[in-house]
Amino acid sequence: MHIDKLEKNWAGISLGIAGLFVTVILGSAFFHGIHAPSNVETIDSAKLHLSAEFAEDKLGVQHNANGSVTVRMVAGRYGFYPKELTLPAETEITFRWVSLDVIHGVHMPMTNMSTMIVPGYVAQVSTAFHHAGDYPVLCNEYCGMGHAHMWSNIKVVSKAQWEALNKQGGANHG
Ligand SMILES: [Cu+2]
Repeated sequence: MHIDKLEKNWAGISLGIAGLFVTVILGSAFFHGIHAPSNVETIDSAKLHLSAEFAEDKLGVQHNANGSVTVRMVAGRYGFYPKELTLPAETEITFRWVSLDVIHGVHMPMTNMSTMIVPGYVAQVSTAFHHAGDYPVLCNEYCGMGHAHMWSNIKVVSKAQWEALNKQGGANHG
């Protein structure tokens, strides 16, 4: 089969552009730390309230023995629960997210937190906040009429402040 030289050149250019895009996507994924939509851990979304891990009183902050913190949150139309949380800065924090209805996403600007929350799966992302302040938590997967209102807030305080709060009975237990 004869292929014109000009056509070969154009085919080469378009493949080159596609290759460039793939390189940029992979490069930035490695640079920012890859987050697959889920760590392939399954859960029954219809029975979250009965589950050992995501029952209502188990949500929020868990202090681990090694000084790190695990946060369990539920996304549902149209909010993230618990609605308000206080977390320490400069601490390794592992978020575990589940959805109770449809696909949601979570994005926290200025952090590496960005993942899909697919019903039936646990999405896990580790992060650390380097500055104290208020961090918005936004849904970035269209999930219905109230999607634009689906956001909440995480308050980050310095480590010393956080320890003081927890001595008083806890920032997240009242
Ligand atoms: Cu949503």
